[in-house]
Amino acid sequence: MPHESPYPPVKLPERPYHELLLDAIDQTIADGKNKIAFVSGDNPNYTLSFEQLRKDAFAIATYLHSIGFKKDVAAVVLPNLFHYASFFIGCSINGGAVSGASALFTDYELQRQFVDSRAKVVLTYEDFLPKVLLAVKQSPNIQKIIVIPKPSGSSLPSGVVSWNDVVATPVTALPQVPIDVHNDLLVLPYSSGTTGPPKGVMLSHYNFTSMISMYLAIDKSHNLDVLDPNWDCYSEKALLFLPFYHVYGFGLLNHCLLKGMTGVVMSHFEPNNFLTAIQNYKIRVLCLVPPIMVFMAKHPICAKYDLSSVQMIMAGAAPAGKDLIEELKRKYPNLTYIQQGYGMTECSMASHLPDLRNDQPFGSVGKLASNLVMKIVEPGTDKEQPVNQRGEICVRGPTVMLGYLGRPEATASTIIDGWLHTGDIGYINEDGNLFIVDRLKELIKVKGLQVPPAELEDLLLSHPKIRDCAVIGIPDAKAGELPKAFVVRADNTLSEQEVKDFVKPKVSPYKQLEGGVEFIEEIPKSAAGKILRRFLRDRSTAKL
Ligand code: 4UV
Repeated sequence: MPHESPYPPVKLPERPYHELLLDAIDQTIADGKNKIAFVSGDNPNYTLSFEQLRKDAFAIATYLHSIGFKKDVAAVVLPNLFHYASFFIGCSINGGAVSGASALFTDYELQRQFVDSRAKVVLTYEDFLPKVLLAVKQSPNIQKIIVIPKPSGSSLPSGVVSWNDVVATPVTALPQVPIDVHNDLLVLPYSSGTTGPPKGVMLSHYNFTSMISMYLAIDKSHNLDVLDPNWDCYSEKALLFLPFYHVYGFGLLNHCLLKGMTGVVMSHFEPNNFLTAIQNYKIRVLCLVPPIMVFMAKHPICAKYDLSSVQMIMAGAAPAGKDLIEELKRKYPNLTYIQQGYGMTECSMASHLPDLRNDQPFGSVGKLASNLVMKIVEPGTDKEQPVNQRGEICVRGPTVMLGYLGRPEATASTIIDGWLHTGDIGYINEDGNLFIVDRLKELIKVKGLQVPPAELEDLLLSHPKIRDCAVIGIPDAKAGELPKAFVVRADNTLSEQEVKDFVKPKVSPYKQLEGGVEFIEEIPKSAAGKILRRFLRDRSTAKL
């Protein structure tokens, strides 16, 4: 029998997500207790009020409507900046979806996402304009490029639109677009899923409103209230440095806005800014990925700051080991809770969240979130595993994506009879706590970010001196995993450095072959031609 969520069911709103969010923003403004939506973690003099955020969102909505943007996709190539929120609300009012891309992406990676997502509009920052322009050259759907200018006020090239002009659009009446909450997209993040290249994950309004409603309910009944029953969000600040283009960071941004908290927005993780923000804003709850936990446990610079305010760390996106958690507890005695959640882009954010009302055993990633159903099956079959026996985790419920954009086959092999096959191996105990033990899918996670092996393999195979190749993740104490390539040479003069240099300009820094390059006679494959990655992983481990 499939497992039901142990958390109480939540009533799921059938409303466009931006309406829910704007209601919450209106409420915060009306309460008048916290005026500041965002403060910059890079420069504390730079803030944005909730009122200004709402005003910008309405101006953006009006502008996008005026250029004919309807139920279309807008690509966003930004680090974490305040602008993300108002732009996303403005798109949503028009029935459009935002497809976030990393600001670290190369023009090669951007172009692929622009084309695949059929984005009509791009929003970027002046610094990234050269690579965005290169990518746009070969992306026929893009009609407008909106650019956030640098504060220094340099002039933008012709043919692009300045953010300042967009937010100055006069608002008379907002566009009235009927939204089908079950079928219209709200966001289109990219994920490789269990196999292949990055794919557009179609998340509807209903997917996301369901996710956020469950998240808020569990937060209230089981988590933040346990930490402090008098929790006052208006005086609390949240550190927002996990990338907004990824579901984890995007979820945290929305959680913060819905609660009326002030988000301390950091364009990227910078150790001094991160530690200064914790110290100055007396942050109590940190949502992290394991590599940042490693930094807090091991880096001597942390001792220079007063981090005694931190009472809870919530980790996710990759496994956090026992030694690491124990080291953190030793180092920070006020840290009462170090817990993990578990999620996936394809199920809108988190499917499992920790239950602090009941003791969360070490290593568990929490319990199934409200309104979801889960089964654990013997891989490749329908056979359900009993409690305490490992198998592939499958999840069903309102947060499961509509599918992969334009890829019915990949959708059909990932969602089978309504069940999302996660490609992760785990088991649950008698209390419903989930433990992740392995990954069936190809995905590599570097610092919690996705590195799809197929993407690097495609790239390597385009090199004339490479006959065949396979990329796997090898364990790394700091990053979690690093990509390593096994290469069959077509020409014996090919060196490791040559392979690395070939990859370097084409993909983001976190996708580089830092796990090394090993030359091999043949790539081990199954009779069906599938790469036997386990064999390569074992070979790599044996060499260590
Ligand atoms: O698709 P994705 O990049 O998505 C994520 C989402 C992680 C989140 C989000 C919100 C939370 O509150 C939270 O706790 C976690 O990472 O990658 C999905 C894959 O990442 C691995 C697993 O292989 C997923 O299929 N993964 C995610 N969380 C964990 C994990 C974890 N706690 N332990 C081990 N692996």
